[in-house]
Amino acid sequence: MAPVLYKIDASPPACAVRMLADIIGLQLEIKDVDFRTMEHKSPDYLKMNPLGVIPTLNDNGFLLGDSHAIMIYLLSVYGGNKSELLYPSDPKARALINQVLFFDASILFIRIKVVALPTIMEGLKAPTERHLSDLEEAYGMLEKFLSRHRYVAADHLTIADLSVATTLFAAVAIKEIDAEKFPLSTAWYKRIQKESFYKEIAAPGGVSFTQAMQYSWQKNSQQ
Ligand SMILES: N[C@@H](CCC(=O)N[C@@H](CS)C(=O)NCC(=O)O)C(=O)O
Repeated sequence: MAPVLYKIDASPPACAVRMLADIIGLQLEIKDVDFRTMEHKSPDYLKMNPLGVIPTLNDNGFLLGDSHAIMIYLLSVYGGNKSELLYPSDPKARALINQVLFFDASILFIRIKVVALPTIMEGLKAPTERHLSDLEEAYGMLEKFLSRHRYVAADHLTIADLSVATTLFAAVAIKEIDAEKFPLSTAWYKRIQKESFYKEIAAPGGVSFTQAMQYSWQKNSQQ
């Protein structure tokens, strides 16, 4: 049976996993989680993913959370000849990819999450100056990674690009990337946006995320 992925459209990490599945030609069974009713915090969901976050993978009873861990797992089991390019086995090449995956998980994504959840759940009216400067700082880090390679962790596409590009669709809904300050990031993001997997999966996710944020900022400002 096809592995099951629990997702919402607007989730950057869920989009990263879906793009990877598309690239390696893996059919996933998709299950939408009802974020508004907090299904991701329900006892049944928490049994699958103790963190209560999206996405979660269920591969015939094997349960896994965290998009980065899920992508690495899916590649190792189903990646075939695409694995070596997307997540090379060479220790140094792989370590550079891991470095950017951890940057995505621990810095870039967190800097959008501290704005997105309070906006959608807790009535935040707008990002603070600190939120914006923290994002700007993270864009500076990304720019430095891109000064070393053509893609974020190598001279070709890897899973790190999938993670960062999807997190970026959420980040730019909060703070645009200034093309003059961050020319390498701007050029790289444009290049990724031209890929069919991005157009089909991440672009609609980005629209949903942006709409949810703008709607919430407007509604919260009227209260
Ligand atoms: N590092 C995790 C982040 C997962 C995450 O925080 N997902 C968000 C949706 S995009 C979520 O479920 N947030 C709900 C919460 O944190 O309560 C990953 O890459 O999968």
